[in-house]
Amino acid sequence: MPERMTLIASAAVALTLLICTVARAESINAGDRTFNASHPFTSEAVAEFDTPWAIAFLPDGRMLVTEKRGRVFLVSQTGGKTQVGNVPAVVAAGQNGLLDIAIAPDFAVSSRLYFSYVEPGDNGSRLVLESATLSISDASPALKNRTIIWRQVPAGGGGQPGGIIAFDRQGAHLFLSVGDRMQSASAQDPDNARGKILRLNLDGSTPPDNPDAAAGGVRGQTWTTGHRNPYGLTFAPDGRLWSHEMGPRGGDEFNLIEPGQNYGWPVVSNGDNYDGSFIPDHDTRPEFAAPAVYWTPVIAPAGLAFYEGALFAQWQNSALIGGLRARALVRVGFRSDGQADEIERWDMGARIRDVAVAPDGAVWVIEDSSPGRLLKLMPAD
Ligand SMILES: [Ca+2]
Repeated sequence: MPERMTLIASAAVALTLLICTVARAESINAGDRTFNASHPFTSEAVAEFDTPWAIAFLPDGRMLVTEKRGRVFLVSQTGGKTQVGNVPAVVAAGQNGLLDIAIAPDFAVSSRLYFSYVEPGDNGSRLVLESATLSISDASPALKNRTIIWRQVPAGGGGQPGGIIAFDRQGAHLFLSVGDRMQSASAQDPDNARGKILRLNLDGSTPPDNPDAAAGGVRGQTWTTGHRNPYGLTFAPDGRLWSHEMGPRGGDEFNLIEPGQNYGWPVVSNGDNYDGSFIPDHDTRPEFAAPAVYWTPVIAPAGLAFYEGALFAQWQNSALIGGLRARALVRVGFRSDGQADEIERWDMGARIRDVAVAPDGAVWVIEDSSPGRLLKLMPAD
């Protein structure tokens, strides 16, 4: 029976190789990392806002900044603020309110932008995604041609709305993170938008090549399942989509987002519930996609931007992440074998809500407070 033995041995080797290959994708806990001793950047406070939530750069270097309570400002590089008119009423309570804002891939010709917010409703509030054009030709900038292109189905839920908007690098599709709104079980319900990352056409319709497009409804729109509260979603320069999400007590995650995958919430988490009750860790259920990096204790990640600018050469292709709980700016990079890891963490002395890279390569962040400052980070000498 030597042939059979050889076959069995070969199969065992192949199986071992397969297991090693699968296991090679590590989950690294970066929760206990400490602040860097020094900052490689200077920080200049340029303007102040009432609980700012998101920054979006226009091609000319001006910014749109949202405030959670429902205002949008057009902001110059030197901090000049002009309120943008015709912004809808929002439910502003707890984590809900006016959320993300993003300019369309063809903004230079269309003046189109997208923004997310929580709208009031008789059957409970809903996360919505709206498109509009930005009129800035006169002294009173305003939103025009407003159209709600997506509404949370079903309505209802508490905080943890998600609401982050991203575009693929071809500018063909829009991605939207939807938090679980503190209804954790719904993150695993395929007919409930909560706890999903969606992929839509730019007009809100469903792309026919989504994983379950033919099913229609929420199932058709769904790109990935099983998220808790993603406040970061963006494409890396290499075209891969990354997201981060807040865990409960422990277990914040940095995830590679791949179509059709289930990221496990609330079945698994590397954290536990706030009341201390146990949640099985990711490694107990390999059918769920595990985070590349997780944080226990938490940093409470908010805002995500990949750096491709010229000013901070050492940050090329890194992810910059704000920390609410950590009161930090965190840089996640990639080792030579591709494994993501937290590389640096800087003490910002305030809860950091969003991070954005300006056309000239400067990094801008906003503080989650009222007043919350808009800070411009430039390389230190
Ligand atoms: Ca997870």
